[in-house]
Amino acid sequence: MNDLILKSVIELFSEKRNIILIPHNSPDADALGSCLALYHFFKSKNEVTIISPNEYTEILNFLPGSNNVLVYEDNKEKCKSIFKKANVVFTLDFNSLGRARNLSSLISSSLAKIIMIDHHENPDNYADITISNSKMSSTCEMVYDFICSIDKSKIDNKIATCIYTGIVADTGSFRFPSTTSKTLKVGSELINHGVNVTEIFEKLHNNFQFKRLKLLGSTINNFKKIKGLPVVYTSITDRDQKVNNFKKGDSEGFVNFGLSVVEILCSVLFIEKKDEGLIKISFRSKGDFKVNIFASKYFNGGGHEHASGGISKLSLKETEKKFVSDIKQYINQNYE
Ligand SMILES: [Mn+2]
Repeated sequence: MNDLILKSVIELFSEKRNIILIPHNSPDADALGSCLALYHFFKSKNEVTIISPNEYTEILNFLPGSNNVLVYEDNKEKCKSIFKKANVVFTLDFNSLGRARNLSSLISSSLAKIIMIDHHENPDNYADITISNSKMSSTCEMVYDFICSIDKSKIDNKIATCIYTGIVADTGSFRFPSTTSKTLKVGSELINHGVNVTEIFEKLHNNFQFKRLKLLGSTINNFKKIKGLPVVYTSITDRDQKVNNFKKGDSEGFVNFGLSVVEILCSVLFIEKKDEGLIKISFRSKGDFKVNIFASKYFNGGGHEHASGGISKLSLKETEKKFVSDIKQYINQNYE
């Protein structure tokens, strides 16, 4: 945050405000952790509400304060009236209003000051205050900096736990290239606030139902390798989900198993969503192989260089076929 932005932020919060905190659709640990950290930070002197566009994985219910999250889909009228009174709206861990789905029109028509804190590339220009840095490991790391520049003394165990969880989730436990010495320093300071490192790991990664293990098994079994290319892909059908009692967040991390294979640089997961009439796609890569441009060019998506998403309205079979031919073309054009 530069001095000018800091000055306007401090001025903005010099009196009591009605604040709304919004994570992206289907919030992950970084998005929800950012909201909850700011919730605990602001709530002593302000009226603060977290509004999630939709339901999130129950895995994240361990985050302190998560019982205060309002889900817009289930509380539309209440959320609308809260929006009417809002002075400040934070959009956290996304940078294009479409990622807030049903909430996007409420945000864009709101008279409140909009503050974006985010680490994705190419931010849209909808916020009054844009705090955007795609070099940062996570929005939670940025929220830590944000809080420190206003009042570091307010960081307590709850805030530290929320921020640490988001950082750990977005960096794959301090492994991904976005992890810097500063990220680790922030982690270290959070541990000094009593964050329970082992417990957070257990809650995030070893807290699933038995059926999720079976789903992982079938997803791994479905992996296919494209001959001659450093690319693997797999899919989860609608049936796989029904048989294994699929819940939001169950497939989190599955796509990364493809990158555990020697010389594989790109791994892709297709999830059939029959009720939405589309296929959701996760792209992961490493090294020089960038997936965000591919995702936006061929599958209406985007994201980070090494972690992107996309969608397809074709059937699962046709989507896979299209993917194989598109990725061949993309690699020919960009990497040979
Ligand atoms: Mn993030």
